Amino acid sequence: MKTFHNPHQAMHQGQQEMFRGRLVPCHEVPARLDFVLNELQRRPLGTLETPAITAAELDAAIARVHTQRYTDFLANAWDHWVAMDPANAQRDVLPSVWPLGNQHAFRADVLPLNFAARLGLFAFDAGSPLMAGTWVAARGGAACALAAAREVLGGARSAFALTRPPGHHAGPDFLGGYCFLNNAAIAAQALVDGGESHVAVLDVDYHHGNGTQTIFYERADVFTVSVHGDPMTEYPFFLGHADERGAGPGAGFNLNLPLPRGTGFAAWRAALDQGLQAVKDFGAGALVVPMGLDTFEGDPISGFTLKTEDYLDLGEALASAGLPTVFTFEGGYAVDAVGVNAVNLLEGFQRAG
Ligand code: OKP
Ligand code: ZN
Repeated sequence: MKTFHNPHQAMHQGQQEMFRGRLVPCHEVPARLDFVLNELQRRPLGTLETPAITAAELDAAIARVHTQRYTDFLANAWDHWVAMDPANAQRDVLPSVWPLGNQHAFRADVLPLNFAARLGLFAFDAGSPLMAGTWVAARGGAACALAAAREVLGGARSAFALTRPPGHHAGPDFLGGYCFLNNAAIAAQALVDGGESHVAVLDVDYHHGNGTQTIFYERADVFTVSVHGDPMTEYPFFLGHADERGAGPGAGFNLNLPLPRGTGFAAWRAALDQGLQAVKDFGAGALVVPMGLDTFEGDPISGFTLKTEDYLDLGEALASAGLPTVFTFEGGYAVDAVGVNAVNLLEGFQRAG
């Protein structure tokens, strides 16, 4: 399979995230991607390319899943931040005030002029720093997702969008969980736009793919499935429960498979099989896999106990769906293991072909 990697990824490099009442060094670091690239060099799966996508094509693909108000905000956030105080140029952007949801009577329809307020409108946590290069890096990642979708539309069995920052927590008009543009959703939408009437997203990251779920929640053409840590105790907490099944025309087209912290591979695999069966019953013609490696036993911020060799098996299981598949790189914070685990998964998939 071809890998499309993001040459701008390191332009997004957060210093600190808010964690348990203090600022700690970011877990989501550029080296994560370098470890995957290194392992791909050691065990090639196919050619390594940068995406060839025009700015106009990219804008159009992003606009299919994100609102104009949100992308305008992202495109201008850094300049706005620095314009408030030149000293801000030395600091990352982090939010500190939120309107919560509409049920709390705060308004989301009025765009505040105050930057901190505006940021709070579009961000759901204080763990996702934004800096000068974030927009360029995130766009470069969206281009990888679009290129991977096109590769599959062109007849390839699979393609890998190797990029960071990750994407699956980003919604139509919000960032959070280290995510700014939802790469998996952009790929899924591109597959629909390319003629696939039934696209499934099967999210295997430790964390619930809340952004992807929200983007497609009322749609019947994209079936979203996520296997993840139970939101009763695990991030992102406020979405990802089993009773969220979709709404309106999308009723029945979302499936959440939450598992308790501490879950090991056997139980995790059983949940995956349930997800795969649902993808099959849906009649998917193509699959998008937001590929998080933070289910690994050594992950510093997650709670499942998958082992390095389990990822080969996991890739094989995903191949059993028999679908053209786009992989997007999501979590995985045991940095020195993330390359081997990612390539194991992809190699397992490729081998099973
Ligand atoms: C991103 B992905 C927030 C700290 C919570 C966020 C985890 C984001 C995971 N103050 N940590 O799904 O791997
Ligand atoms: Zn994750």
